This record gives sequence, C-alpha cells and structure tokens, in this order.
Amino acid sequence: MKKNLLVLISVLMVASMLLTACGGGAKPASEGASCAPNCTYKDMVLCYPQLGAESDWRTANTASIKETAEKLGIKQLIFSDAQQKQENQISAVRACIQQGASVIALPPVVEDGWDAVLTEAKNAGIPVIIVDRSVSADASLYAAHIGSNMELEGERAAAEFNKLLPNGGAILELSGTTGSGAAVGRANGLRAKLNANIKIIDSQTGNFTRAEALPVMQAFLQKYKPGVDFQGIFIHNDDMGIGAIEALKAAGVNPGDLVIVSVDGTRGGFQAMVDGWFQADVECNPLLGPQVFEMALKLMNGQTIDHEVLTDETVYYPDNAADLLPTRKY
Ligand code: GZL
Repeated sequence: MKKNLLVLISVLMVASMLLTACGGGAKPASEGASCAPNCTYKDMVLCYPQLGAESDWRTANTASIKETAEKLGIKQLIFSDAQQKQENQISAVRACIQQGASVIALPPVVEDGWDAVLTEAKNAGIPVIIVDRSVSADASLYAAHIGSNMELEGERAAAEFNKLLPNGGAILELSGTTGSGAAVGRANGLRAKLNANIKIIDSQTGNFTRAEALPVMQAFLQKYKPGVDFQGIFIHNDDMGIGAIEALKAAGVNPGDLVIVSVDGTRGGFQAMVDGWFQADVECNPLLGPQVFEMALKLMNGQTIDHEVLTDETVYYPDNAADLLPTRKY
C-alpha cells in the first residue's frame, strides 16, 4: 500500500514539473532585459526611428515621444528622422540593434518590407513595438502594435458623406502615402461604408503633405468641375486638406460649397472647420508617448502585454470647433 502511495506521489510530482516546463500560463512577450524584473526607466534605451516630419501630426507624435522620454528620465532615446524613406528606417533599426537598445518602437512608413529587420531584432532579443501605422509582417515578429484603427477612421468619413450627400453624388479622394497602413486603412474603410449612390470618381496620393497635395488638387480641377462633376473630397490628413483648400481658393472655388472631410484633428484642421472649409475632421491621435514608454518598460521586465492597443477616437465638427481650438494639444 505504502509503495503504491509513493509511486503515485512521484508520478504527480513529475507531471506537475512537466506542466510548468510547458508553460501552463500566459507567456510574457519577451524574456525581458538583464535588469528584469526590476528595470526602471533609468535602465531604458529606447530606439525611435521616426518616419519623417511630413505633417503637423508627425511633429506632434515626435514631440510626444521626446517629451515623455525627458519626463521619465530614461537612460537614452535614440531618435532619427527617415525623411519618409523605408530604407532609412531599416538602417536606423539595424543601428539600434548594433547599439543594443532595450526596446525598438517603430512607426512604419509603409506596411510591407519589414520581415527581415524585425527578424533580426527578434534574434537579437530586442522587442519591437509597432507604433501608429501597422505592418503586414507576421504578428510573431513584434511584441505589440499601438495606434489608430485606420479602417474605422475611413468608415467614419464615409458616414459623414452619407449624411451630407443624402441624395448621392461624386467625391474625389486625396490619399496619404501609397502603401502606408494609414492610407490603405482609410481607403478601405471609406469604400466599405460609403452609400452606393456616392461614387469615388478619382483618387490620387498627396503623400500626407501640404506641398504635394496642392498640385494634385490643381490637376483634379483641370479634369473635374466642382459642384458639377464632384460634390465632395475625402482627404486623408489635415495637411493635405490645407493644400487642397489653397488650390481651390486660387481657382476661385469656395471650399465651403463642397463636402470636405479630413482626418487627424490638428489645429490646422480645426481652423479649417472654423473657416467653413472642412465639414468634419476624423480624429487620429498622435500623442502616443506615455503608452509607448509604459509598454516598453513592461517588455523590459518580461511582463505580458496586449498585442494590439487601439486608441479611442472620435469625429470633430465645425459647430464647436472654435470653442475647442484653444484647447487642442496638437
Ligand atoms: C496616421 C499617421 C498619418 C497622419 C498623417 O496615424 O500615420 O501620418 O494621418 C501623418 O498626418 O503624416
């Protein structure tokens, strides 16, 4: 009898050891830094290979990262500006891997082409947080994504056109950087929810910049008569919207006679609503710094984090734009 009991206890002990070895519970996204589980911000070397400085949104995003790094007193922020070139971002990530950064927070300019460098970071044991726009790489190649639901932003824009063009009509689209998660998501969301009686008659990229949107709008005006051939414009960010307004006014067109819906909710976008040029501005929040650093510290300490963190956003309208403008943080 005693012998059987001893055998049973041994079997149970072995079984419980095997279960633990197989990781019965949720696994941390990474094993953590050498200071884990007691890392503090003073141990953190965070790499932020920023994609560019193309818009007010991007300027605010950069400021949020730099100000948060300063406020938290991290050991080092390795910041670079890729001037909207993916090859520059990839080189910057590789430099951070060489430098032994604790965490890489990558705001990808486009969705594709990241698998190789993400694999290099993973093999070097450096967790990557994808910030803002998304990537098409396999989710196992990065620790988390934090940013906006770009498809929802497009769907919200569609809802505004459906409301403001109840009898249908035609719209133009001034889209963001080709192949970027923001432009792809907004375009898909618009098309998914636009009423069938509203047609998108043309779409061109303005690369998220005011300077590149102006000639695109001028070219549109060569081809289409405002108010006749088109009644509205979906513009993927406020900076391009301001460029488009410049072209419309120079052509003697009152932008307020059209249904213009933009995205971001920057001060420039709010001013365009106060001026009567934008009929709605879909929020896209760039102030991601605090969440990025909080997530990075958890990764350094080997803690489990959510793989997808989407920011809560809304739509802004002209009726209270003047009241809100002085309160805007970006
Ligand atoms: C969206 C962001 C976009 C903004 C633009 O999250 O990536 O890039 O909408 C910015 O203003 O240039």
